[in-house]
Amino acid sequence: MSYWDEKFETMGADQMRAFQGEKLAETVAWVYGRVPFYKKALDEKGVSPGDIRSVDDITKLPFTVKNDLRDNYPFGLCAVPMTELARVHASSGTTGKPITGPYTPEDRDQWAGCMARTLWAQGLRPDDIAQNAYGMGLFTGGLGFYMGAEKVGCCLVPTGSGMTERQIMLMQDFGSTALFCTPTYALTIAEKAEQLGVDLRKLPLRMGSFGAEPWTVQMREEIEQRMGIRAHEAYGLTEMMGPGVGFSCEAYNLHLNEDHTYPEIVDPATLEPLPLGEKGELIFTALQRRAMPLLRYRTRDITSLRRIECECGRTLVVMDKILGRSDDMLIISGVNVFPSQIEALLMDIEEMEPHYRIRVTKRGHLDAMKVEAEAKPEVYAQGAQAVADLGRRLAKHIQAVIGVNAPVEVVPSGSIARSEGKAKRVFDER
Ligand code: DLL
Repeated sequence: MSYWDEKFETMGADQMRAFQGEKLAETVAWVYGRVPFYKKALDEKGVSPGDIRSVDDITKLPFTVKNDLRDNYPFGLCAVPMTELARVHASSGTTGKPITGPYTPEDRDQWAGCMARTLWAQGLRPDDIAQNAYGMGLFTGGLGFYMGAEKVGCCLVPTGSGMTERQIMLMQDFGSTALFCTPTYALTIAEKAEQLGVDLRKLPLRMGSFGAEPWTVQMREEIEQRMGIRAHEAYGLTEMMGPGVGFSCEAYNLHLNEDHTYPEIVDPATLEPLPLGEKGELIFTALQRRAMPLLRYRTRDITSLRRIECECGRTLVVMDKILGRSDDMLIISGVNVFPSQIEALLMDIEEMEPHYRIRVTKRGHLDAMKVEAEAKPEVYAQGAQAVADLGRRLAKHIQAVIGVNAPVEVVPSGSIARSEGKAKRVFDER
């Protein structure tokens, strides 16, 4: 067993809580004195930094939401002047202004450490050749993985995302042993390689670290099988540091770096904390950051936390797979549906490909959902009837498992756009 940061990765529960409490108190004092937004929010709650004596006091603190970041764009929530920053990243943001992620030199170095922890746990070693196909730029994926791989000391090939044929050529020519990208881009690479007649399973490639979007266990297995690798997971968000917030270990449990980022699960409707094991909205508080540490930030990601005795020996809390973002949740005839649930059902059917999209329209007052998905090439060869039957089979499966009536159209092979980054699954036509 080997760890990057043994002390924190295997710390006992009491010691961890004491550490978190100390760091929480420091962080609250830091933002209270330096960020007018937090001074006001804490004053309004009647909480002063001295009231925070242990991590249990966290429930006294106000929440922070995405709109607070938008309202204070770009650096209104910063606790240091821009001249003290070492780096600024930003989320792509589908509408309006992006969310900014500023780092002091210390924030950046801690982030690099969290990424090294991630990649080490996933088996990356100094003799690896790592192809980094996350988007390089403002997106935290590219540079986050770059820093972690450099810290581990392997040979980094910073391809960035896109130019899939060239990715495959370089993978062959350089003998890449590790691949970093989104899971849907991994699938795009696998598919292109198959079309080019390149068997990725025969190449030295042996591990991947994928993340930045929800993906199911079925999708992981598909990638593992098609690439002949172990497909690991990275989790994170721009607001908290980027990737490096959580990582899957050799047992595929996703551990959170809770010495850096304190997690809570709350009921999204009441904001009341939920016990371990219950699904709700994930909330994070930055414990060690200085540029823009956020208190009780509502991620909108839906998941649950567990304390387990992981076979990897890490004591860091485990997070279940992200079901989806509350923004992506569809309410169809009163049933809450996440795209990831549709993905899991689709992949139960052997003849289907993991390429799909969900269209949502309004029928009267109700949301109507339609699934468009691709089948394996051999299905199309059997004619239109077989294609239509397959669609009906999947619709039945969806109805049986989640109780939602959603017609499924099996669309022509290759008609669903392939992803080079985060895949867009839901097309809202309401
Ligand atoms: O996606 C950071 C990242 C880069 C993580 C590379 C992992 C690998 P944002 O662009 O700010 O940051 O998007 C953050 O993406 O709140 C989740 O909804 C989603 N997300 C990230 N990782 C996962 C994952 C990066 N492993 C948002 N599973 C988060 C599910 C994920 N969703």
